[in-house]
Amino acid sequence: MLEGLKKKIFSVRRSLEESVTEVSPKDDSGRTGSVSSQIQEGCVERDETQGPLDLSLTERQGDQKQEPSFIRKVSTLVREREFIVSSKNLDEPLFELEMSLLESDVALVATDAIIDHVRKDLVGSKRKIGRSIDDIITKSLSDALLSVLGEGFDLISYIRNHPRPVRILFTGVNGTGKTTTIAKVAQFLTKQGFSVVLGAGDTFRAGAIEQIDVHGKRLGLKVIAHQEGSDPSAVLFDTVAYAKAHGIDIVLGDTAGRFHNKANLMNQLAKIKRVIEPDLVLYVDEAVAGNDAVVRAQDFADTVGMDGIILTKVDMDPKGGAAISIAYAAKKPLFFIGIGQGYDDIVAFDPVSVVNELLSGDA
Ligand SMILES: Nc1nc2c(ncn2[C@@H]2O[C@H](COP(=O)(O)OP(=O)(O)O)[C@@H](O)[C@H]2O)c(=O)[nH]1
Ligand SMILES: [Mg+2]
Repeated sequence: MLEGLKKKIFSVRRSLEESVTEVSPKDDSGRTGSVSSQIQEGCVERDETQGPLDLSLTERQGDQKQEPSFIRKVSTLVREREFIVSSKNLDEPLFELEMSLLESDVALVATDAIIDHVRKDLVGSKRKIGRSIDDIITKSLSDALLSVLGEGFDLISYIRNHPRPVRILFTGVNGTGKTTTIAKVAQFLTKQGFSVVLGAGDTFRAGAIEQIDVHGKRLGLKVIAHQEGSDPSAVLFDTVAYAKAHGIDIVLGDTAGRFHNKANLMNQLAKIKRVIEPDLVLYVDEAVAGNDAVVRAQDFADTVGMDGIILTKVDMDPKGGAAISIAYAAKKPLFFIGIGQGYDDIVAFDPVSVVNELLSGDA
């Protein structure tokens, strides 16, 4: 999972490190060249109290009269060793990062956000040499990735603090893994001690009703179902009524993803929303669809509306781009990722561990 992207980011870390090393002094004794030549290259030792060093200082080295006194001033005032990275030095490694992200199916908006973040963070900023260059690069990449991944969503706390029954509706394109995901989430929540009832709201075909019924039997959960072709709102209304009558904590409602057009989908979801007033509408899509999944999620968020995303089949997606960019593009949190066909193959999405995984290993 995410191995391809991890390898690419590893290589970019090296390029970034080399580009930054080029412009930073090695150490006091090993420093080569005059201060003015270092200024020319874009790096200089200086004192924190001087305030931000504008790169325009590089122009001053042409002023023969001013240079010696400036060097003396810098030499005497220096307390902290710092370096400054010039935009020019970052162009190549950032281009490499951009290409790596795009090749990994990271959406353009998310790629741009990551590049901008790293550039703004590193260019022209004062950095203390005390930390290793790799630490600085890794921190910058980590912050950039986290800014795009968002914060995830703590469903357990949400449920704990919410009146019963908590109604969660699953929606999204057919075949992406909705029904399987409902079974996985049911198992996840049951393990946390919550009681769950399933609503067979995909009434489009008999097979869908049978499928959720089989999951329910395997997991020992009640499934509320009507006939094929019946009104999904009525099924889900009954599911909520069952939960209320039996003191069940959570209702997980399935829906059909097969519609002739978006207006049909919107009408049906609007009716379900009116009838059962879901607390959370979760959009399910598959990581293997790459950028298509991202575009669909964005579109769904903008038109139909949703509270969060579940991305399935992340185990089958060597690129990882959809997982990185879907929350950012749709401006909604990624709740879970599906990582296989078993009931336990679901993971609450944790941006920090994803970033740690992507940046693990020594550059
Ligand atoms: N490898 C893998 N397969 C999955 C995952 N989630 C669902 N699937 C498979 O995707 C297929 C379609 O799933 P289903 O739940 O019927 O999709 P639905 O039409 O959206 O309800 C099934 O074969 C599932 O086993 C996942 O996270 N990883
Ligand atoms: Mg289904």
